[in-house]
Amino acid sequence: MRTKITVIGAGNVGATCAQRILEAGLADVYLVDVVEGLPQGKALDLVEAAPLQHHDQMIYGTNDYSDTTESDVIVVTAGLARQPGMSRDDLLLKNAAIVGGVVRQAVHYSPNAILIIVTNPLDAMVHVALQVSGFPRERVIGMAGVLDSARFRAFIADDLGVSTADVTAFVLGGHGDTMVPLPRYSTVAGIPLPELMKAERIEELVTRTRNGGAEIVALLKAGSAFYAPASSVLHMVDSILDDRKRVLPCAVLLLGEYGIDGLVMGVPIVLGAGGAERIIEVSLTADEKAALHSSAASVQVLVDTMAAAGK
Ligand code: TXD
Repeated sequence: MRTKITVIGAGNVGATCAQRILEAGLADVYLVDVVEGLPQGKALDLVEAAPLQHHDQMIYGTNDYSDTTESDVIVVTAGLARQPGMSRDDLLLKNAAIVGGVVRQAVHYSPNAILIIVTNPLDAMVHVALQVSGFPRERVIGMAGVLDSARFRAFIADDLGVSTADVTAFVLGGHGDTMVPLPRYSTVAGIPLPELMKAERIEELVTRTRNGGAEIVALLKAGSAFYAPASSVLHMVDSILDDRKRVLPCAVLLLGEYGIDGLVMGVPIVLGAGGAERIIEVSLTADEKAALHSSAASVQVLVDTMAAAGK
């Protein structure tokens, strides 16, 4: 049996994910969208690129979930993208309805799949997917931390004039404004970042990382980032399919870890064939704990808003 990945949403992030997965030779891809012709057209274009990109993966575009039967991994990018001036939270109820609908249909045909949620507001959408799928928390994972830490790594590497390959960055918490980067757990070739960079400069890069999505939205004017988000999804898919057990920051349901119970938060997990196989807990300072708990509080607000709206 060939490995099968369904990508729901054939927009910027979804189509770029599909392209990256195919070109990495990881799996066949089923690209799904509500718009007729869109996934079929993009799939056909990618099929025609295969001889030039030297891969033998197949891609199918469809509007019909029965085609996605028995997918190993389902990536959910369906939803509305943020427009300039629009906060992630404005998207909440609209995207909750979209994500709820697509997850319900997709898991009906792939009850054993691992779900990777991408749609914003990310942490809240993971709650929706958990609820609608009924899957255990190991199989419902949000992509945000991989992207946030990649942004932080890119800025650190650029600032220090070193290879991105030698920079690691550690982020916790919700996606976006309340994310909690931990500079003392971020390193350059094993050297803690505070040894190499002044605290004020680190703070500037942290702020830029926190606003990383908005910086791109402001430049693009229409739509939001998709190259780095798609690369982030690729990393996660690769770790799952090859059972690599990469340690990656991902959004998962916490059940007491980090003192948080019943909320989705970005934390370091071991990502393998079983999905989020383990959550790694690190000790936090009082300030870091406070930042994480305020991040959790802002996710709680979204969860409460959805509950009040009956989502
Ligand atoms: O870090 C992260 N998690 C993120 C999240 C990084 C980047 C983008 N992030 C969010 O992903 C973004 O805020 C959006 O909520 C999603 C998708 O972003 P993208 O840039 O790909 O948006 P597009 O290009 O508008 O594509 C969305 C597609 C589009 O083709 C719609 O027709 C489709 O989603 N769509 C649907 N497909 C299937 N079913 C339904 N109901 C549906 N509704 C819309």
